[in-house]
Amino acid sequence: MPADHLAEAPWGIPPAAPSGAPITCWEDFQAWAAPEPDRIHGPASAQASLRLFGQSESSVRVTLYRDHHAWCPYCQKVWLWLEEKEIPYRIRKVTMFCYGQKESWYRRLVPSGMLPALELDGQIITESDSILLALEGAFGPLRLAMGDPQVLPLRQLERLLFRAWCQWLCVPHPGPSAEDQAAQAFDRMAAAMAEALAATSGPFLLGEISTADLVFVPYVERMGASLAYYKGYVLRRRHPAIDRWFRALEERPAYLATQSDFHTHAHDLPPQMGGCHASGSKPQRLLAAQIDQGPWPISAPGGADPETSQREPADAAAVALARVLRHRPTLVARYGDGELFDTALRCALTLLISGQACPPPGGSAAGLRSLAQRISVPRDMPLHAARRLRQALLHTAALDPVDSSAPGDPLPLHHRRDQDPQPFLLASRELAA
Ligand SMILES: N[C@@H](CCC(=O)N[C@@H](CS)C(=O)NCC(=O)O)C(=O)O
Repeated sequence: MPADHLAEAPWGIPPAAPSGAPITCWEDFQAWAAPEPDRIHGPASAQASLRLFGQSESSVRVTLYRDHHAWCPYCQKVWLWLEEKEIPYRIRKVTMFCYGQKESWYRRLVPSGMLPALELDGQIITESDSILLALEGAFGPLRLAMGDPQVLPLRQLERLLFRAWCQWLCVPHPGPSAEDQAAQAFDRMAAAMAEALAATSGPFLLGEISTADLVFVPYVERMGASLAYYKGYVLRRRHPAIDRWFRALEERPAYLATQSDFHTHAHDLPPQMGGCHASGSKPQRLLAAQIDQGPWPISAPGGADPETSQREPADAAAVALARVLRHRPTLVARYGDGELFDTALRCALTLLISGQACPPPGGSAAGLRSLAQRISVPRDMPLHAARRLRQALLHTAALDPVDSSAPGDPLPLHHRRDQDPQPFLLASRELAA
């Protein structure tokens, strides 16, 4: 993306750095970083560890155990329910097997290590559906209960849609006709969801938001992302009622806090699902390349941004900057070679906040690209902030005077231990000590 495009960025332009040079010291960046939001009483956030919704801490009856990565779909369902119902709760994060070592304290609590788990009035509950049933028992349903005769057939439909998705995405098809059959079978189930949506007066499955929608959210979000990346199929374009449903969800702060992006899902799904099979068609390859490399917003057949209906907030770059500053020492140690990468990162952040392109030291492109490919949404930051940061990192990498095309470390397909949260947790503990 040309630098002059970034110069038109909507955020405030800070006092200019000397042309082509990075802002010299880290303290100077702090002035442009977004302030820490109120994670306890303010809008939902993937970084929160306590949510009170204006109530006192003594009112908390619930602890949600969910993954550090903010990726587990079953955790997302429970997380959304607590946020939509505004139930005060604590959050304790646990590592999924695929990302690193499971915490021994969690193994003692839940021997299988499975997530999510919920502590309600001192009782541990596992299995996301049992958790929702227990929450409904304690706090009342979100509009209609899990066992309501209107909700039950929708829950069954969600499982059929899930199966059709797995059949298309995760099973290797011997030829174009088998691939086509799997695509059509999925499309029929998506049409059934669209029909259920079209039958109601509002944008949601039962008109207004309810448990039924939350049951669909995690996997329909993953379907949208993975089918765009691996099949070139744009779910929201193909089924306008599903697009309306996503648009209505994207008006809700609870959903925005849990929402991931196409890039994160595309690269986190293969190890979890045992592989995702790309169709290899030209539209698929074009869309996958754009999901990996930008430019953002992604343009897909049919026009509008297939990833989100939300306009970029004015502070997207400032939020991205704040998140990098919080983890700077760990990022520098993880992605580069001391001072060289420290300067390269300052170059990318100079571009991020000022729109001024700044060539990094020679030999830093690979580290910048590795980092760009590992920004995880919503674990690290929201979707628009991540787009800005990826764009700044990739653009800066392309200005490396020694090897501008050096690739980043490839993303592993069978695990994501490159995303082990431990170094970040250790650094945070040291800071807090
Ligand atoms: N049926 C369970 C499924 C939960 C599940 O599969 N959780 C996965 C994460 S998405 C898990 O904890 N796997 C162990 C791990 O990855 O550490 C539920 O609804 O809660």
